[in-house]
Amino acid sequence: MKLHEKATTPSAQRVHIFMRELGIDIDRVDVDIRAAENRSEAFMEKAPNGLIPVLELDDGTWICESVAICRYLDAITPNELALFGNTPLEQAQVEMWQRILEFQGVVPAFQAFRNISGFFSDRETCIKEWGEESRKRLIAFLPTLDRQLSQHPWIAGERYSIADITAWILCGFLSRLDIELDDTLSNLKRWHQQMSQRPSVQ
Ligand SMILES: N[C@@H](CCC(=O)N[C@@H](CS)C(=O)NCC(=O)O)C(=O)O
Repeated sequence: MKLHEKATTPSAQRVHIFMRELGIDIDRVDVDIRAAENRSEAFMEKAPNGLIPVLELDDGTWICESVAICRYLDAITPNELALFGNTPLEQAQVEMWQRILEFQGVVPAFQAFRNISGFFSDRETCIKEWGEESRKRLIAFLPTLDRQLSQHPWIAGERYSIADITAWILCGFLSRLDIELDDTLSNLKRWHQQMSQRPSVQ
């Protein structure tokens, strides 16, 4: 098995943290996303989203999307962590928070970063106003996380899960976008401090 990735990117880091939680590691292949290697015909033939990370299995199957990769790794690694939830209710709550985080947090964060910085202007039209609007939507979303964390220790409830890893990745965007975790977000700050102690995110 091999992970095609760019180690410094948020989506690759989501998989790295997940693997560290599981106590596993796999070979990695660096993809030059600056040079748009991920947009080449050969890459896109195997990875329909044209993005990293991608997990290549020994039989040649490629799995893209970081959460799909985590789900696969979780399923093939005997463990009791239940990072996707244990009971039917927990599983639904993890899925619910994952989707809330993705749609209301991670997507606006990516859009803000890409459109404001123009980082990928070689391959997409960057619209600064859309970047600024996405940044505002991300800021408006943070109190939702704070409220959840005022009632529960972890994002999806009482148990640490992949939703916490996703939220950690999301918080990684904040400084890049000049967004501060201020005192109105004290529960999010408490959670962030707690997360920063986990060996998997070091
Ligand atoms: N939803 C995807 C997002 C993947 C993604 O956006 N990857 C970025 C790096 S974090 C990428 O490949 N960017 C290169 C490009 O857009 O051409 C996942 O979770 O895997």
